[in-house]
Amino acid sequence: MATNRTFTMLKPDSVEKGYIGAILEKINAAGFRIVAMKMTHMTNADAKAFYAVHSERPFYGELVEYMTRGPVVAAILEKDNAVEDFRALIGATNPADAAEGTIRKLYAASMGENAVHGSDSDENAQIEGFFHFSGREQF
Ligand code: 3AN
Repeated sequence: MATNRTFTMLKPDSVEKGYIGAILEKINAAGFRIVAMKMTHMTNADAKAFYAVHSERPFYGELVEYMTRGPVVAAILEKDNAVEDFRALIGATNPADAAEGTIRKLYAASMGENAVHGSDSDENAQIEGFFHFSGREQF
């Protein structure tokens, strides 16, 4: 298995509820190395661009509003099989369907406010990482 990278955001609901430390602890315990990390408040234009792939979906407006209502913690993570293993660690998009012990099962409130983002492919991980971090900020 190749060592590769994924991109995550601890979303505004996680920050508001004080879950940053607990979620980072699970990420560390699962063996991910933090390559880059910062707290940032996305503008409307940022969130629209980040989620452009969902622009035709009925929840797009709601998603942009949610992702811009407060700061997020953005991070790039590295591990063998990072994208797939991180998706397993966070659990299903809808926390009601997420497996026991996953981050969304533990910390997400609903499908719309689901605590964390995880890239869905190596290609998107790279695009999303560079959306938030320059090359000089990735260690
Ligand atoms: P995931 O985050 O599991 O990759 P995506 O990429 O399908 O899921 O959706 C991106 C984000 O859009 C989700 N994290 C969630 O916040 C929101 N979302 C997805 N599906 C819905 C839905 N049916 N209703 C409301 N929000 C949704």
